[in-house]
Amino acid sequence: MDGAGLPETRSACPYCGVGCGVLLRPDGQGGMDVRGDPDHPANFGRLCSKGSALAETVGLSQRLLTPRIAGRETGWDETLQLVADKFSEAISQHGPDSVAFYVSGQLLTEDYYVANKLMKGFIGSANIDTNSRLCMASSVAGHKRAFGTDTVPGTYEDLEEADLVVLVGSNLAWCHPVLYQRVLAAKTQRGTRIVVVDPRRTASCDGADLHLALRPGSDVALFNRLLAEIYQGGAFDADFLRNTTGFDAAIQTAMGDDVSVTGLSEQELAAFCKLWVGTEKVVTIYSQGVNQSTSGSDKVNAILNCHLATGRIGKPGCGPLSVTGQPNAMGGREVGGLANMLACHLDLENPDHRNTVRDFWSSSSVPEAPGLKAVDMFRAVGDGRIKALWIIHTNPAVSMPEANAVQDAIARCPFTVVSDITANTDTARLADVLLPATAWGEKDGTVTNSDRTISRQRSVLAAPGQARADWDILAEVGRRMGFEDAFDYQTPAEIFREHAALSGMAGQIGRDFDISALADISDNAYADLVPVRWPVTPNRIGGRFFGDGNFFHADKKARLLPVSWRPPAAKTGPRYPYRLNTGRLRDQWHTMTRTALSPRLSAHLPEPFVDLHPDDAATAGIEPADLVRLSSRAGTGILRARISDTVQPGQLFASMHWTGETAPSARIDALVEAATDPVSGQPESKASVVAMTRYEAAWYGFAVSADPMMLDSEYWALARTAAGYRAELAGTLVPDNWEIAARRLFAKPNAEAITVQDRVRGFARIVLHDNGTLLGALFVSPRPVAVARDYLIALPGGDAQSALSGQPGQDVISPGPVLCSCFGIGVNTILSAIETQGLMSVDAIGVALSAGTNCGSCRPELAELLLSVQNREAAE
Ligand SMILES: Nc1nc2c(c(=O)[nH]1)N[C@H]1C(S)=C(S)[C@@H](COP(=O)(O)OP(=O)(O)OC[C@H]3O[C@@H](n4cnc5c(=O)[nH]c(N)nc54)[C@H](O)[C@@H]3O)O[C@H]1N2
Ligand SMILES: Nc1nc2c(c(=O)[nH]1)N[C@H]1C(S)=C(S)[C@@H](COP(=O)(O)OP(=O)(O)OC[C@H]3O[C@@H](n4cnc5c(=O)[nH]c(N)nc54)[C@H](O)[C@@H]3O)O[C@H]1N2
Ligand code: SF4
Ligand SMILES: [Mo]
Repeated sequence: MDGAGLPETRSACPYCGVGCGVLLRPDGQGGMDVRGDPDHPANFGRLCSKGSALAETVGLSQRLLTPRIAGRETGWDETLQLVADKFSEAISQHGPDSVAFYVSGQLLTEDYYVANKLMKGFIGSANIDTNSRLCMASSVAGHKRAFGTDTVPGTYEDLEEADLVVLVGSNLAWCHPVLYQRVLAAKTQRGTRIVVVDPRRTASCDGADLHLALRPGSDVALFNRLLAEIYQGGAFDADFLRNTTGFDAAIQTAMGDDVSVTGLSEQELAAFCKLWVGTEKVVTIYSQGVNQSTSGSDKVNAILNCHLATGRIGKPGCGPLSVTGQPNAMGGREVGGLANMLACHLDLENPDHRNTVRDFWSSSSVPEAPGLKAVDMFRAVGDGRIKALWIIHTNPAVSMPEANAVQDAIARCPFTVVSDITANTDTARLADVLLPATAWGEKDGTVTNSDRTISRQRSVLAAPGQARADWDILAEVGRRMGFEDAFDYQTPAEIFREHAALSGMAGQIGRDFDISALADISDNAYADLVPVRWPVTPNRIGGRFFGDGNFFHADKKARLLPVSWRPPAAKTGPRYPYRLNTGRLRDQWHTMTRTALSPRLSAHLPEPFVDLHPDDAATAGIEPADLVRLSSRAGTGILRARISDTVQPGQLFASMHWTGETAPSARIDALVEAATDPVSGQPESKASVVAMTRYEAAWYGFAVSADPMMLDSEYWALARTAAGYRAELAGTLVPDNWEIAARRLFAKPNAEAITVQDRVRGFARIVLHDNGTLLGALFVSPRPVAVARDYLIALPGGDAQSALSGQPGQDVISPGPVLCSCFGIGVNTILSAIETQGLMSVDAIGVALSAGTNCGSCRPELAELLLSVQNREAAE
């Protein structure tokens, strides 16, 4: 990969909170090569499948390049004046709380700081909240309750030094793949044991010594059992407990809690407690299975209680580790992006903190009361209290619970501005004003990853069209609203320095986030900034917090909290008998606006599905590959059934990724109710209740095409392929003529057609071509379509005749669905190599085929495939 061309530039991956370093080599034509940065302390050169495919997502085909007002392309001057006028008008007529910003943990720190300063310092409202409310709010609340501030105590190095790593509600193998690889490497080297606590058997379980498939929402009861055993076994650290308060109450509550609600056996519980209590160096990693819950904050504190009671915190190889989702979830917390926070981990409700920030900003006032949290914010939009709304770098029409109501609310809002890199999102479609932002690869600033390491994102591509950086757009609106001096920024470096200076004042009043040693950083030094873990003060750089027993409550002591188990808000019953869990897939990022541009990433799981247990499939009369209809009090959906014992009976799992752009009936947040944690305001995205029936399709279709398709059937799901597009379709009304339907689908009214139709039995095959070159092929069947999809997707642009049979000729072996997306290697290819070459290990597969040797994200699935062959052979 080293070689000719322009020099490489260091930057950071824009996806997950691992915060991997990347080396970018632009090709001078708008493209680039991407590889892992061997010197970055998060990844030491590794990348996962998403990071490896970054170069495939920087094209301009879907980009928004010009500001738009009501769909009309405009210039910046007119557009930003309109934005400033509309916000000013709403404020003067209805007060500052009639406007709101909804922003994102994917903004760079500099963007985020400006947004927060504009709203809290100058507009004079705290109505700025962020998608981190859906993500990290419970961790923030838990940290603040226990430590007095939102501090992540440990570092990634702890993963190499731990003897036990417990993953609670975290599918690390798919969501933080490079960290999972670090844990697996440690397992090989020092025999680290891994426990997974998740109702679902995930890819992360493949490397685990123990999987506790607890009942949804019962984590507090599990950790209370652990705390009780820590106490009864005398495993608490009496010395360390002097730095804490609340131990007795926490123990008492823990002993009174009912562990049977976890559904785990006495043996499983004993095994877990024995491992945890008996291993000094334990890191407990937790993520959305903990946070996204109506008892999310209590779950966090139940975990923190165990670490505090044993003093296993802030020491090498020990501690709780809240892995952050978005690349700058931590930066957003640092700048105070949440409606109840101020910049630099200062608290909105603390008058000293407010005054410090107000004086520093020379602003007239800083609001005293917290602003609206995400769910309440969109409710306020819906009932007309918010007159002007600005959504930046997030897609709430897809990702918020009760997404249909959110969509309606945004549509009804008198004035909505959306800043995005594309106009093709469900949210952007509802905007009055669209602002084109520069994208990753084009913009400059900093991000903070899960272990407090600040890294630079650097631009290597020119801003296309009229696109401008988010901080720059925000600052200009601030100036046009009359705050010229406060938003007189020319570069992100200036903003960074200001934030660093404020953090010094926060440090002086006893806050953890202090990067004041960077307050005078020169433009050149900022340009060259190497990854650095905060704090960064004249006396201290990086390191762990709390090993010394000093916490951030006024008395310097940590709090153990008495917390007891509560069930999820929604109850299953005859009407809604299933519990719907939602989450992520290996190769897609959220609402897919970037990852779905990559054919490689789209190949892993190209269609939305719902996992259901075989027993439930039998009860509901659902067969493999059927479509199912899900319905909840909030909405309905149609998804492909994947019958699987990875989920427990009564539970379903669906991913959060699909949207109006890719599969409208699978926009899963349409079904998720907006119940929230009373402390953090975080919604319970993982425990909705739904009904499930077979979707009685009259026809099913599968289509491949070279060009975009015009999809309008009741069910459809679209994905990119190397040769164009693929789509799954279904409906309840059969068109009169499939050829006409196919011409409409492919938008090719005049193309030559080869048509095979059996109207009586309901089969059809239509191949449209141009002189023998395949333009599009549609396969229709009254049952789920059985054709060789992985064979067909390669054909558009090639020989049309080869498509007609839907299957490869006898001499061609179909590669099967892609498993290793880095090298595009299919399941059949791997199976055949395992069988013919007698491969015995994942490494042997790598040697034979390269599969699994780049990012390693598919290694758990390779291991499972190997096991399935070995089990089959053993049974034969
Ligand atoms: N590939 C990929 N990686 C990503 C992202 C992405 O979109 N795609 N997004 C990033 C972001 S923003 C985030 S926040 C992280 C999220 O990373 P994770 O939190 O690891 O991902 P999820 O799949 O949302 O949920 C994790 C697990 O919680 C489990 N769970 C559900 N209910 C419970 C429960 O009651 N208790 C317990 N213990 N577990 C439960 C689910 O079964 C699921 O396996 O991923 C980041 N990384
Ligand atoms: N059911 C369910 N719902 C969930 C979750 C779940 O587990 N289950 N998880 C929740 C969590 S943890 C999260 S973090 C959220 C994520 O949900 P969202 O934040 O809504 O999802 P993204 O697709 O990341 O949205 C980012 C948007 O920013 C745009 N964009 C990209 N780059 C830039 C840029 O540089 N500037 C600007 N202005 N825009 C840009 C993208 O095109 C995209 O439209 O979803 C939440 N919703
Ligand atoms: S683990 Fe993957 S998605 Fe996350 S930062 Fe690293 S390369 Fe990017
Ligand atoms: Mo997230």
